[in-house]
This record gives sequence, C-alpha cells and structure tokens, in this order.
Amino acid sequence: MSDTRITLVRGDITTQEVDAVVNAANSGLMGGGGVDGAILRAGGSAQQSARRALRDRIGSLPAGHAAASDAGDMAARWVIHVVGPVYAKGEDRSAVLASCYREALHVADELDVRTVAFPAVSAGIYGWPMASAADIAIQTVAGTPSKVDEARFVLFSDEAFSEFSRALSELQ
Ligand code: AR6
Repeated sequence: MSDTRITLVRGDITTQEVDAVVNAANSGLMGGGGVDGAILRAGGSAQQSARRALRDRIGSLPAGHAAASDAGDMAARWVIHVVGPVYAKGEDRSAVLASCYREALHVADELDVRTVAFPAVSAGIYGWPMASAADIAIQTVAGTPSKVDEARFVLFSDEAFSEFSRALSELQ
C-alpha cells in the first residue's frame, strides 16, 4: 500500500487546484472529446503547442503509457496524458488500464509534484463499465508507492462518484 491519500470529488477536473491533472487522451495527443477536449480548451493555445512539442518528441503515446506536457492556461502546472484501453467484451485489458494509473504516478514522481487529479480513464468514450473502472483505478493507486501526497479522483457523474466511493470503501 502507498501513503498517498486518495480523495474523491464530484466536479470538473479542469478547474482543480492541483499540481498536475491526468488526461484520458488518445495516442495522437492533440485532443478529442470528453475530458481530453475539456482539458485542451482550458489550457488554450499554450497547452496546444506543448502537446505538439510532446508529440514531435515522442511520436504517438501507446495505451497504458503516460507522458507530461505543460498545462498552459490552467491552475495546474502539468497535464499528464495517459491513453486508456478501449473496452472489449471478449478481451481482458484491465492490465493496460491499471498501467495508466501506475505510469501517471511514476511521471508525477519524475515531475516532483504532490497533488494529482485523475479522471475515470476509459469510462467514457472508450466504454469501460464504471464499476470495474473504479475498482481498477482505486486499487492501482492505493497499491502504487509514490511521493504524491494526494491523488484526487474528479468524477463527472453521480454514477462515477458512487462507484468510486464504493471502491474506496471496499479497500479497507
Ligand atoms: N472533468 C472530469 N471528468 C470528465 C470531464 C471533466 N471535465 N469530462 C468528461 N469526464 P472520456 P475515455 C469524464 O470519454 O473513455 C477522447 O476523445 C467522463 O464522464 O473523456 O478514456 C480522447 O481523445 C468519463 O467518466 O475518456 C480519446 O479519444 C471520464 O471522464 C477518448 O475520448 C472519461 O471519459 C478517451 O476515452
């Protein structure tokens, strides 16, 4: 278990006062719908150029991996991009989803940040059932040692908030 405190809030991740915000990105890194589009709009052109520079440096970001760019015009200093797996009924991609959270915390440690906000990666456009997304997210963050003091899950819907609350309560 890690010493990182896990907190849950119902709200919009783009307005969180944290050091880094995790983005449920796609491999191309240049934006999309859902939380990715919202984070890009909030970060403005400064974040857009930072994303372009990141993409020029690393090419595409594979599922399960994480990489940071400057957040631009947001309260947060950094955006840590992760690419979640697309949910597939016939194939267990849980390890790839868990890897998103582990790798995001690893990048947070490299950036030396203390507060990180996470969305429910893969649980929107990528179709992951919320209950399972919550279990994987909470168990992985709780089981990953890092220097991060607070991992804050920012949940956009009542369903997300209630499933993450359940998953957190089942940890103890
Ligand atoms: N704050 C917090 N959570 C949010 C916000 C917000 N502002 N907006 C949406 N969510 P999704 P994915 C929730 O679809 O499933 C993009 O096009 C949302 O309700 O953003 O990993 C990317 O470019 C859901 O619970 O991410 C990729 O192509 C959760 O965030 C693809 O979507 C994740 O939903 C990634 O799909």
